[in-house]
Amino acid sequence: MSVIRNNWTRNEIQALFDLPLMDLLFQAQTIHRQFFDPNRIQMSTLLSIKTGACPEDCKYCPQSGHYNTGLKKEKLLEVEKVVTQAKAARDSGASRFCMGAAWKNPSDKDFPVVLEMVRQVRDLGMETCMTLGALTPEQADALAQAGLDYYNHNLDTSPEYYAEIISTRTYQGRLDTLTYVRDAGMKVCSGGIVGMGETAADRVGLLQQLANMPAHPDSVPINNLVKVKGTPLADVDDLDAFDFIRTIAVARITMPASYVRLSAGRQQMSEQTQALCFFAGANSIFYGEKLLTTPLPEESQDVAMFKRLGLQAEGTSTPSHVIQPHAQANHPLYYAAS
Ligand code: SAM
Ligand code: DTB
Ligand code: SF4
Repeated sequence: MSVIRNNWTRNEIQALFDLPLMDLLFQAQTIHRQFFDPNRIQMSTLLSIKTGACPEDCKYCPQSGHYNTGLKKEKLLEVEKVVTQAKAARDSGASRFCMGAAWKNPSDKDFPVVLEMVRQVRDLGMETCMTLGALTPEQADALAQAGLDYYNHNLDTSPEYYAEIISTRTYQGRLDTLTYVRDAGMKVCSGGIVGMGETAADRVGLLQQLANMPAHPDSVPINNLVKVKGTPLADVDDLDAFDFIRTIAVARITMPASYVRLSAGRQQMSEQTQALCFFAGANSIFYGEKLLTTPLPEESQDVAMFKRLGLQAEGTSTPSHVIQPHAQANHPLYYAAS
């Protein structure tokens, strides 16, 4: 039987979570090495292209118009500004540029602007990713035609816990958008958030949904909740770091060929926890000044951590085992391991 499966039962996934940590990490790292270079990390930079005043009520989100988080709202950025930021991200070592908008879905008025952003960022030689909320099949096709590589749309949590977190959109709606993205031929980026007060069974449920999709998402962001004052989840208890690491490991085992992203929450995490996440199979991060609205670790801190761990950034189009011939090869993230 192939190790790529989409018929995981909850009991099987729970049994992975229940393994002694060393056994779980060993299994995850063994599978990781069958599919990836364990010392390469894919680097994405995020930009919020439209910030705040979102009509949705996601309880974790600083951008929801339902809560007062003191965030400065901004309308859709001009294409030129986005391209300038993308160039800066490329020059500081990111291979993918992810653009996020605080929308329920893109409007007819904004959509052509977004398509132009995709074309111009792609022309810089970067991979492109967008997260704009729900899409119609026609919008997914148009984004694919414009050259969008990835579309991010997270399931966020288990189907059972979802209603506790969001009331203005449905789980099925999220799955439908992912179907349109997949059918349009784009790569799917979909994951979730942990540390939202969910149970261990909800983390199992989330990973089961992701791992049993018709095709595994190409990229699976695992976000640790960033608690933002003013949101309903601002005071929720911290998730034990080992439970976070276990979630990464189980994502790696159940979706062996997918990039697993150690996503939001790195700034609040020790480097030792991050290192264990990489050992558990995380091989993608957000790198730069901030996520969408909250800070990331300093770039220089990430560069230093990569050096200490012997990790290297993965480039735009080079197979992971080849040393970067890209212009970014001079960047400190691309130092040649000796
Ligand atoms: N509005 C679009 C949507 O929700 O699909 C795109 C932007 S939204 C901010 C993208 C993702 O960011 C959410 O699905 C959620 O998983 C993640 N996110 C938002 N706020 C977060 C927080 N405080 N901590 C961790 N992840 C968060
Ligand atoms: C994802 O899964 N996490 C990113 C990206 N996809 C769009 C966003 C994290 C946002 C964290 C809160 C903020 O900075 O606003
Ligand atoms: Fe809006 Fe996305 Fe934030 Fe939900 S997660 S409030 S849809 S920006």
